[in-house]
This record gives sequence, C-alpha cells and structure tokens, in this order.
Amino acid sequence: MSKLFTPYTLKSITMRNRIAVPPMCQYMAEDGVPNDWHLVHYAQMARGGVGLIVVEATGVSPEGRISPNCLGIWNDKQAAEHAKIAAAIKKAGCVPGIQIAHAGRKANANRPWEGDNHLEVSDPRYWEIIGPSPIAFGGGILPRVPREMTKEDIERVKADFVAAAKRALDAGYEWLELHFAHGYLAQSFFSVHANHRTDEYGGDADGRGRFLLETMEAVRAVWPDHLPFSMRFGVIEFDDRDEVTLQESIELIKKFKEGGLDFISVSLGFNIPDAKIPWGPAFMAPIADHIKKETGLPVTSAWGFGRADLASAAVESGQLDIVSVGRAHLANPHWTYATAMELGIDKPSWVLPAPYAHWLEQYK
Ligand code: FMN
Repeated sequence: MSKLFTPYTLKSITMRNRIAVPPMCQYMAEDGVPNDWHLVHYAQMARGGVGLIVVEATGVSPEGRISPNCLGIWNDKQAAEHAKIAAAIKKAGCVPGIQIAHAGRKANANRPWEGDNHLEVSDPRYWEIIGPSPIAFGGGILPRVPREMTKEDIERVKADFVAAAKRALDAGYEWLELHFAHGYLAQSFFSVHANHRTDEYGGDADGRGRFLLETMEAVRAVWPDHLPFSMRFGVIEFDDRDEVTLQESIELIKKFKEGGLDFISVSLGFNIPDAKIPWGPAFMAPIADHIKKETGLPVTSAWGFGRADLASAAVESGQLDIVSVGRAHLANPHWTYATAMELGIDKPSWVLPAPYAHWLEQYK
C-alpha cells in the first residue's frame, strides 16, 4: 500500500489520502462572487478522489484581488456562494479548504490569457494598488508603483483577513490557508526587494516579518483550534541571497508555530522578475524537507509533483506530509484515481464515489 493512499489527520480533520489540489485561480468571477464555473470545477475534482482541495486565492477585499475576475470573500453574497462549493467538496468526501489573499502591488492585473499585465489607469476596472514601499514589481508587465501603506492601511488589511477567515468558517471551509507567498502583499512585506520601510514594519527580518506575524496572530484568534490553520509561505527567492532568506524564513516560521500555526505549504517568493528559479520536477521537495526538519511543522509543497512516482516518493520518503498536485488535476480531475491505478493500490476504483466506482469495479 502506497503511503500516498493512507489517511492524514491534522487537528480534527482527516483527509482520505495525502493528495491535495493547491489553490489555482480561475479568473472567472464577477464582483468576486463564485458561480457555476467554480462549483462544477471544484466538485468535479473532489469527486476525482483527492483528499483536500484548497480553493483558489480569494480576495479579502476588492483591492486585494489579482484581477477583476478573481474570487472574493468580503461580503455575505460571496460567502453564500462559497458555502455551496464547500458543501459540494465535502459531500464528495474531500476536505474543503480555502486560501485567503491580498495581492498587494501585483493586484489589478488582466487575466493571464489577456496579458497578465496591470490595467491602464483609464480602464473603468482600475483601482489603486498598495504595498509595503513604493517599488514596482516590473518585469515589463507589472510596472505600476504601489502606494506605500500607512499604519491605518496595515490595520485595515489585517482586519480584512480576520473578517475573511470568519466568513470562510461560516461558509463551511475546514482548512484555512493564508496566502503569504508568490510576491503578493504579505510576502512582499517579508522581501528585501519589495520592502524598504524604515518603520517597525521594515528593516531587519523581525521588522519585515511583523506584518505577516501580526496578521497570522489576528486570524488565529478567530479561526477555531480544532481546524487546520495553514499558510502558504515563500521561503526562498532564488536571487543569490537564498541561504539568508531561508534562515530568516525558518526563524519566522518558528514564530508562526509558537503563535499557533499548524501547517506550512512551502513555496517561493516571486518578488523579482529575474529570479533564477531552477524549474524541474519536484524541485521544491528538498527545500520543503529542510523546512519541515528545522521547524517541526508538517508540510506540503507543489510544483511538478504531478506524476505518480514523484508524488508517491515525496510522501513515502517523509519529505512531504501531503503532496499538492495542481495542473495535473486541470488535465484530469480524476488524477487521484489514475494515480491509484498506476501505483497498483487495492480496488483503485473506490477512490471514486460509488456511482462511478461500482461500474468501474464490475466491468474491467
Ligand atoms: N498558487 C497560489 O498560491 N494561489 C493561487 O491562487 C494560484 N493560482 C494558480 C492558478 C493556476 C492556473 C496555476 C497553474 C497555478 C496557480 N498557483 C497558485 C500555483 C499552484 O498552486 C501550484 O503551485 C502550481 O500550479 C505548481 O504546481 P503543479 O506543478 O502541480 O501545477
């Protein structure tokens, strides 16, 4: 029996196997409200046998969305539609999770297939972007300089994360992930490339980590103890400063752990356009393993684990507690079933719900 197909328990929640769908933006919402696209998309993957789905980056405020078509959870109308998604995922035997996010200086962009670039000021869907310092991401597509956040902005965004977490809980999500990765707002506070503040929210690693730690602690206070409380955190930038960044990340994660964080999704920074990222199958596995060993927190990671042998090896070796498989689930929402067959687990059809499994088991 592959360890991949053994249950995984965190707090009061048990996943039926150790495979997760990581958050993947669909850019298909109007006014941040989930619709049929999202319901079908998530229900279909849940019925494919995966153990946990973390619903895509969901804005804690209108300004916090990456694009005008990203999901939100800042009002009750959005929360009511989220409740349908969480229920559908759960009904299929999968744990419903959500990633709550603020895009910071990378906000207000076009959808990836429409350019991925900042909207023009003249666009009716334009909004002001904010960040730790007035430094643009750049890279040809994200040239806009964010407004430097005031202390009031910082307090407001923290409160937005808290309100979003409460709504996520009420909507029925059972696994909360803070999006503190990929160069979005929280990650950009931690990055030397994006944060040049001279107040207590900048400077050394303690200063640059302050917004993240305070936001995490504020959300911790409202998210129940019995449900998994997790964070996607970019621990490395691939910018020739990697050893220092990794060590600073480890120290900050230890503080997150003391503050009540249960789980880390180990990812990378994306704070500079010319990062030297060593793309390749499962390239984050040794880094996730290092974070796990140094901090003692259970971990997942993504990026190129979408092959049965790689996913299985990452969990079997103990590098990852659960493996996150994204694009392979877009290609095949029943990826978990296909993987169960490939790994030769007993009665693989029963990874799927009975209305599928019964027939697949009977007629081979
Ligand atoms: N990562 C996030 O943390 N939040 C997101 O909302 C998010 N949106 C994504 C949307 C798409 C369409 C894709 C392909 C990736 C996205 N990512 C996001 C990154 C994925 O979670 C994942 O890390 C990435 O796809 C690599 O894993 P994979 O090789 O299994 O696909």
